[in-house]
Amino acid sequence: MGGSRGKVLVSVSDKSGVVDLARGLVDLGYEIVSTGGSFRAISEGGVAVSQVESITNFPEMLDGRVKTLHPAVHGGILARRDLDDHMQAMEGQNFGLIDVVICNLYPFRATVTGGEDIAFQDAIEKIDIGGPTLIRAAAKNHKHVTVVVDPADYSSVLDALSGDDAKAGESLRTHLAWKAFQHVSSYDSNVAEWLWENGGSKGEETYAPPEKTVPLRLVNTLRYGENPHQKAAFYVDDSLAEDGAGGLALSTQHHGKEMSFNNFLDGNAAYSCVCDFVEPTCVIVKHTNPCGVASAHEGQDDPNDLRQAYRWAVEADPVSAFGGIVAFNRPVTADLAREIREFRSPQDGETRMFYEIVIAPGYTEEGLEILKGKSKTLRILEAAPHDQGNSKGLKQIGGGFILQEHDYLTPEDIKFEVVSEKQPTKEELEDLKFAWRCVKHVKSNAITIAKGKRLLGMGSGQPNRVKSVEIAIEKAADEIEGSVMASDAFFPFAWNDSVEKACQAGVKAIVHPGGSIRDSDAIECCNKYNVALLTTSVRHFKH
Ligand code: 93A
Repeated sequence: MGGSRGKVLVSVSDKSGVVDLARGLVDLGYEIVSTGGSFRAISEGGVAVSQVESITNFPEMLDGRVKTLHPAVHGGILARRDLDDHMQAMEGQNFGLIDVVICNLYPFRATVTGGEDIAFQDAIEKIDIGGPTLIRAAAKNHKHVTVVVDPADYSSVLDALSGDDAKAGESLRTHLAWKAFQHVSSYDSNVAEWLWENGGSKGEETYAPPEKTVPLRLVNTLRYGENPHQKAAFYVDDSLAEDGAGGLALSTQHHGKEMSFNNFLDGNAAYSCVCDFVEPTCVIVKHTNPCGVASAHEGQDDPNDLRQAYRWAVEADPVSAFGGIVAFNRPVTADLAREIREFRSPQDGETRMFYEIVIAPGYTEEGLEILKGKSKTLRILEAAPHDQGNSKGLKQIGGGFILQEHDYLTPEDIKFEVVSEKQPTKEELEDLKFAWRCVKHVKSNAITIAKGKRLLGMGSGQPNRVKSVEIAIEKAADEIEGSVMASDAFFPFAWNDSVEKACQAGVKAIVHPGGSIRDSDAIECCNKYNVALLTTSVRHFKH
């Protein structure tokens, strides 16, 4: 005994196995320092341990909010043993080194999802600050320090430390550091999610219906509703027009047959989807789901050329695109209009594609004339992009209405976190964001598969996620190798289910919100197939 082998800091909320671990470490010759509750557990187990105050010379304060947040602790962990000036600085302060950190965090998620009502402040107190700081410091300095966050690793770490080297082997230390950052990152996601649900989303606004009467103006009756036996009409909310909102209801129709009820629904789906994209993009919608999406991008001969994006969007699913709605987020030029007019179905190379509607924020004079020549019936709409951030969605249910904000989040607002061993390439990350933009507009359960900024396949509206994955894989077929996949909600299962099927089909990177109790299965599965897995902590259900 006597600590000749090094110093271990133990600060654990989950105390399982900690006494045996401490005993094993002391037997190997390590000296243990520990925070309040952990100190009590270890000393009551009959193992020699000292309080962390013995190195900080400072008492725990603020009800335990500050226990290990002290330079003596963090210097001891973070000092680079291979740099003389670091070692001298440590000596100058009379600080000792800490070689092993055993720490797991306050049970935040278990507390807020425990089924009991928990007061806001009590939940706040469960946000661990010092623990993640210890873990991150030790994981950063894993070249010199061993960090352990999972009681399941105690015995293998003890084994590794019992060798000649007082440190666990380098590859184990690196693996443990990876696991440590995982632990902290999923912890922080849980806190963020809870805070979002408890007032962090957008202040205290309540969604009361507007007090003034909404000035709905009857524009015209429609021939019929979703089906010919249903009467229907089209109204515009003039107050939105006054606010400068764009959107389909306020569009100008330049040409073609009168809009039908279903045209409005599908047109709205297409235009709201394409307006979510930053790069020049084409979206083709059928029955409110985007079945073809592609963006012009750097690397093309002309990174603004929408013609190629349009062709790719059709090619994603030519059968569905036939009779669909085509939307662009840039004005339609003469070249693009010609392409739309002439493009032949990739199925037989002969039949000209037929569409119900083309929607864009503008047309050049020539572009409009060319497009009018495509067919007498083609509806050509010009609409200002709508400000989805401010708009609200109203749905009618039997006996009333439900009102919600629109799902305004885009990848610019979201953090894509890598949780697998494999990092996505730059291209894969771009494609993941592209697939993510698409998946938000697909009916749940929604799956999109994409590559090179184009949609290759999507599965929509299936009551189970794995079926949507299978459909998307089938559509992506020959081109799936090297593609990426996005899922609008977390994967409830991974093995022999959504994640594994995608990995086996050739998908190389996957993004989902995360938050399933089986998230670790999805991670392990992706690690097995060397596929990158990312989480967003944001869900995009569309019912
Ligand atoms: O309140 S804290 O954020 N402040 C700290 O300085 C601190 N240091 C460690 N929580 C802190 N910890 C956490 O205490 C650890 O992450 C661990 O979960 C817990 C162990 O406390 P005890 O040993 O007193 O049971």
